[in-house]
Amino acid sequence: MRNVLPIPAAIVATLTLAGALCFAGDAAAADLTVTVRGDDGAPLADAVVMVHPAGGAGPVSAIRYSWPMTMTQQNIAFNPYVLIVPVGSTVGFPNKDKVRHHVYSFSAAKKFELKLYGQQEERTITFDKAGVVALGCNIHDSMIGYIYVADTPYAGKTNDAGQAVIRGLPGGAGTLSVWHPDMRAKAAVDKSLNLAAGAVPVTLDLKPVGLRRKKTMTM
Ligand SMILES: [Cu+2]
Repeated sequence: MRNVLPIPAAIVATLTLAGALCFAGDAAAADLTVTVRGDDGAPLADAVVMVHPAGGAGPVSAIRYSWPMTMTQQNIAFNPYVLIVPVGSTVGFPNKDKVRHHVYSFSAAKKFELKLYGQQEERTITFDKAGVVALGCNIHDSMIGYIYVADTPYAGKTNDAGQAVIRGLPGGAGTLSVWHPDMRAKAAVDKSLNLAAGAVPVTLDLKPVGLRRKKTMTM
């Protein structure tokens, strides 16, 4: 098995949070747009963006996301590259290739192994601990994917424009956390937010690694 950790590179990503946060009353909810960029100014897709309100976010068991809890193997790749799931989720791992895959992870948040299984077969794994789970395939070294197990309902993934919108945030203070596979730091980078003001622009400097790793992957 190979080491899936990227090779460090002297690259610094800048995270810019630009959102119009308006709290007209206790019941007001805000949408937050987070834009993540690399130090070259290019938008960074597949960043995990989370907000933990200071007042709490309710029971973890109640968290539901709008996207499927599925990590597909297709064209000798994981799809999606990064999947965000709530703690306690059972994730499907369908194989849509004609070849067999052998999916595994050594990550502390979830060590597991799905021994060789073929086309149209599906296995499931339950992720009961928050954190990053790096995925690999024993057969295909080029296959790299990530499951981010999150413990807040306020989560999203940046698109090709480097943007994620977190909807329906309650008023008050909170913590913004951002994680990307190419960061130098393994854990998400946290940034305190004081949401008392109407608009809160925030800039974070991150220390990513292997910024071009995904771009150099072959399908
Ligand atoms: Cu494989």
